[in-house]
Amino acid sequence: MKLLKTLAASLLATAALTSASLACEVTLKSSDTHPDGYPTVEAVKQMGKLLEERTDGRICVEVFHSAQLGEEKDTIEQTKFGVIDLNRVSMGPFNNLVEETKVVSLPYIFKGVDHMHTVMDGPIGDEILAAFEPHGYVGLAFYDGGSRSFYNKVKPIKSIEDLEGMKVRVMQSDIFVDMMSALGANATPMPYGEVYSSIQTGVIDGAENNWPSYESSGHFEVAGYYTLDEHLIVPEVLVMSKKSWDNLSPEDQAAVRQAAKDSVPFMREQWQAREKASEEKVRAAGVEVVTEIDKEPFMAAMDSVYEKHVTSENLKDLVARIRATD
Ligand code: GTR
Repeated sequence: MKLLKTLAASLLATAALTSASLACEVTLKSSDTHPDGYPTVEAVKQMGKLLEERTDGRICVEVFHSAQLGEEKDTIEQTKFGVIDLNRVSMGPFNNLVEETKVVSLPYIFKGVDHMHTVMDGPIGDEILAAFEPHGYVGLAFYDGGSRSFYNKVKPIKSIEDLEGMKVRVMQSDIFVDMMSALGANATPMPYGEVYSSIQTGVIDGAENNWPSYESSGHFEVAGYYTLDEHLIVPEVLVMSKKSWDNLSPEDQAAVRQAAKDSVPFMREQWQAREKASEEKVRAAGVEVVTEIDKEPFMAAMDSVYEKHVTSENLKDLVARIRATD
């Protein structure tokens, strides 16, 4: 009887799903590495809701969360080929593809999250969104990624000296590898999904991320020392495959762009709430948090990273303009 009920329920669910997707002429497949309920996942769902309403149900978005479609570097490639239509990723893994994304991935480039918002909401942000296009992507909107700090399972990091020789996972971008070397640590670039087990087995000592990722990934369970050095404020980006984009009429393209933009305030609200909730959760779990940290030596150590990566006139100009933005 129980089995029959389960069967009937799942048949009903399938029927509902089929009729819903029948109404959609186009279903845009969207990727996210984070679990359901995470602010980025909810923001893209919100975008889909707006888009569906505004196109009388013709265009829908289906979000594949929890890295169901793969790790960010791979999904970025698949998005280029149109296998994935929409992708919400950090700008870090885009660094080696779209030069302009390097600027916002530089350590301590932003004075804080408010400064990041001002820059990304203004002409510099528009310029960076436009820079995706020649590479096969359409930049739609920026989302929050908070600030990233170090965590590890060995000891509390209270100064740069404590990082000496530590094996720290970074996102797959040369900037972050050089950032770690400048701090005296050994950088290990690897996909996000491998970090938990790599800390557990000792392949790495720790990693770096914002409160919500540190919490939702469960990394706090295996790396219980978190230091608020806030070395990176890397915005996240929602891109669309240029191939999928070109299949839409100009009106529908405008609707996609607008729905993405309109999901940003929703995302920011979600983000702020989740940052607090995640911090509370990991503190309650007994994580040792170092809040009093002199950031000056960390900032000073970054000169070599800027020298190595900010080489073209384009990047030099962007860095100067970001610094000149209040
Ligand atoms: C998170 C970010 C993800 C991913 C992850 C990572 O903060 O939201 O897109 O880049 O960090 O460290 O790989």
